[in-house]
Amino acid sequence: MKQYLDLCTHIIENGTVKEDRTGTGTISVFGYQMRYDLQNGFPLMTTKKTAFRLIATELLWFLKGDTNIRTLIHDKNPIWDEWGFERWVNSDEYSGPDMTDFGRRCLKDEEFDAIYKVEMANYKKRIIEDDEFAAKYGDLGPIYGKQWRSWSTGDNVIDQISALITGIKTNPDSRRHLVTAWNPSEVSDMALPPCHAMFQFYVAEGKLSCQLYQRSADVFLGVPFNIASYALLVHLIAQECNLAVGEFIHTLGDAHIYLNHMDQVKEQLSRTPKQLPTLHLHMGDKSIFDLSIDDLEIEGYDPHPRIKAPIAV
Ligand code: THF
Repeated sequence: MKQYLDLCTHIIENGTVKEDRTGTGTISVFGYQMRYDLQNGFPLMTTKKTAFRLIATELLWFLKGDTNIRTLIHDKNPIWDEWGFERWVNSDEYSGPDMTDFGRRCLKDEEFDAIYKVEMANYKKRIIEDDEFAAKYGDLGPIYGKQWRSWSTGDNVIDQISALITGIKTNPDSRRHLVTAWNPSEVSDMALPPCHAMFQFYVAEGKLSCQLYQRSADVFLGVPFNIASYALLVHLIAQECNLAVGEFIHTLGDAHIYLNHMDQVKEQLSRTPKQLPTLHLHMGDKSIFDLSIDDLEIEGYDPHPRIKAPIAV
């Protein structure tokens, strides 16, 4: 994954220090592109241990059209917890300790962090146990799953992923194999406007490629997830359409390293990439909408150890 390490170096050498929505501060560049040939192995980070299980359960959740974090909590996947929790603590019904700005305060104030952890554990327990609460406060609004599978036109719904698959099967040479999660009329109702906003598929010589436009890229925590997630999506759609895998092309808008991730990035840059693992799909005759994590297998993954970093909320 030299491509990824080159991105980190490029930002450190050319980036501008810039304030951001979360108040953390970033070093950032605008516009960058990476290419991953999926024939060379599955692009899961080897310079730090990256949890494929979390990446895969999130993608399967999107593909099912689900936008409620209850499913992710069942799968022991915590990556969207903060965004559900934020909706709950900002609601009129919440009457616990003040959680304003919890993301930043947890980093600075140990006492607050302990209170936050209790509130978060209570929230997650209630999401699992209480159907009504989960329906109301586990839903992240019309994020990826909704836009991919049931984009609403008012009178109708559009299943963009099914249309994509039909399009690739019936008219592979088409230049219209696009899916967009950026729905301007619904962005304000989303817990977080889509970062991976739009993607296009392309077929040539029996191989399926995909290019993603990502408007905002958290290079240390998010991007390793995004690369592996879209690589997995290409494998799934390719299998469904009887094609081989081609390239994943990752185009970034605001590509940033959070200032509190700099030491971690430098640690990662000091490491030598290893051989990429291989992905095996055991789909049988299941559709890509009915898969579970047990149908996916990563073989030969031997990364350098995990590097921890706080997520900006
Ligand atoms: N918000 C921010 N600030 N960055 C993002 O990358 C991001 N996402 C999703 C929504 N909002 C975002 C969520 N994706 C982790 C990784 C991806 C996430 C959220 C969190 C994370 O914390 N990863 C750690 C821990 C994983 C583990 O428990 O093993 C890691 O070390 O990789 C981008 O789409």
